[in-house]
Amino acid sequence: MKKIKQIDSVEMFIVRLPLVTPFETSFSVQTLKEVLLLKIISNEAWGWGECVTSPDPYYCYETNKTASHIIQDFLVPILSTMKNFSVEGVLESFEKIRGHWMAKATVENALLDLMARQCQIPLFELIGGEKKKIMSGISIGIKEDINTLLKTIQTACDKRYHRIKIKIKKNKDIKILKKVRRTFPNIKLMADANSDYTLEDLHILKKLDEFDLMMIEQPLNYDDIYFHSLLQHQIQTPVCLDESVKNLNDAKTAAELGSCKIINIKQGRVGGMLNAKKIQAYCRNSGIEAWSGGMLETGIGRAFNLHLQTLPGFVLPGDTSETSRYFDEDIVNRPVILQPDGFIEIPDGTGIGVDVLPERLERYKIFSKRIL
Ligand code: OSB
Ligand code: MG
Repeated sequence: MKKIKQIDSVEMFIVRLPLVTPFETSFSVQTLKEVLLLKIISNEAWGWGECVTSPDPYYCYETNKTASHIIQDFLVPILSTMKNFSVEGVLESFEKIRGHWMAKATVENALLDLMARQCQIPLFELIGGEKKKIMSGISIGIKEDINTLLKTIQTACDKRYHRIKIKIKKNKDIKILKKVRRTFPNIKLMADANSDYTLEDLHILKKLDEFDLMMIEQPLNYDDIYFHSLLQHQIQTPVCLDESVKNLNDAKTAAELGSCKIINIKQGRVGGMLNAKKIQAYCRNSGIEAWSGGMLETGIGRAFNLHLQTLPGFVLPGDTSETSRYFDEDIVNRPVILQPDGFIEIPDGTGIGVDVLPERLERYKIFSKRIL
């Protein structure tokens, strides 16, 4: 791949956006999106990265603060010493830092956006994708009552979302899924447990087989791969791993053990677009299906997820929904909008194809600092 001469400056921002409706999962209720953004400048081109961490360590161990620490104190200092480098070269230099895949992805993303803008090509071209329209999918949080959930699903169906994911947790599962399936016998439906179960709940997880789900996402522990293999061998519903797959090695372990039939590849969780591409290629060769997940990203992260899905093998609809579902106002100029057929267009232009609006950034920013 192409080279970057050297980095001129790096700026870090924390932005706080209100969510249109609270997002409840088995691990938290989120009412705000507080997000770390990175802007890297080189040779008059710039690139943006968005970190998928939260302020809290409830989805995984990384947080906005750990990411900010790793980026400022380790990743950017490495970057600042490099001359005439490729993004692959940067990732190699990052290898000595254990874990912290979300922090690494933020830097990687900003560098890829920058490089694509420097070459004046869209990001999908830089990563070897092919322009196409992207399938949509919606992730619906746990609701107070079943009627609110059914209404939300109906609204999503009217918008032509290609598949519906609902969040479940213990005691908010079988009864709810039964009602949803009865009301919507034909929709593509799946459930995400965000690690709320153990193998002691096998009798519950076996009941999922009644509902013709596309998959059950991350039923067991957030860092488990082995027990998921025991589960997958005892249920028909395909298991999909999310939290447990942090890198290619985890994906290989899961494939070898038969822990899942599907992987939710969140590029922001696995160290960035290039690692996501490697995991995707590996999945394709080992009979595992893959889709692109989301982390309630702003328009920056959402654009990366769209470009990722131009790669061959993203065969299932992902958590790729409209901006308006989460935010009244985004920080970028082009919000994600569903076409009448439920597909999403890749934003035109160079790099990620969306630009940060300075006045929006100013309005929602709660912190900023030049770190290089
Ligand atoms: O488990 O996929 C998840 C959001 C935040 C943290 C974890 C998850 C999610 C989602 C929403 O399901 C995905 C999205 O629409 O961005
Ligand atoms: Mg998930």
